[in-house]
Amino acid sequence: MGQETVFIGFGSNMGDRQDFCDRAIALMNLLPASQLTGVSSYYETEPIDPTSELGSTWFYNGVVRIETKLTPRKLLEICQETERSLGRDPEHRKGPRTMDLDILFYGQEKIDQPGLTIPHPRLHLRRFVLVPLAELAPEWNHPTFNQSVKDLLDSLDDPGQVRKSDILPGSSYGARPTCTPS
Ligand code: PH2
Ligand code: MG
Ligand code: MG
Repeated sequence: MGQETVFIGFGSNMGDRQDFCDRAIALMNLLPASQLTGVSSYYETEPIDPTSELGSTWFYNGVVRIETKLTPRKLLEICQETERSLGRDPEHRKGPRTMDLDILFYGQEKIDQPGLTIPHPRLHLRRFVLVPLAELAPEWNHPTFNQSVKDLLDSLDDPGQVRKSDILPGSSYGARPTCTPS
């Protein structure tokens, strides 16, 4: 199978949120048959909470870009395993979470299988996803709507607050800013 460009959103609103994000990125950097090619800034974001289970703690959110030969299904399994390894409570998936990893795009593919919908079905509705995504790939096409990330963001109606953080991804490990896509 060929190589695809993938975007994964990460979010934490429980415990040491910055450290969980740093750890998630470090683990994404170790994915087999893959290369981490971009990490957005961290954003502090107001919880968007239709189920009222999330609590009131703001999230740290961001997006990574990966070139991978892993299949979407394998990537999903690894994301779920990574969530578990970072302490995500499988019994209360909609509650406050140490780490949530969502596959946003897998190349230009459209996938609708049990437990796996790509593009992520709500990414176009969420400022906390589109803002970091636009930082990495403003011209990336959403294959369902045939609109760029930037255009989706420009026409977005989401009052959820999103504030760019000065904290550098990986800085709790003394890492240098991760590479950006060329
Ligand atoms: N994730 C959700 C629901 N609401 N709100 C923010 N700000 N950030 C998130 O990552 C988030 C959310 C479901 O996964
Ligand atoms: Mg999510
Ligand atoms: Mg999720």
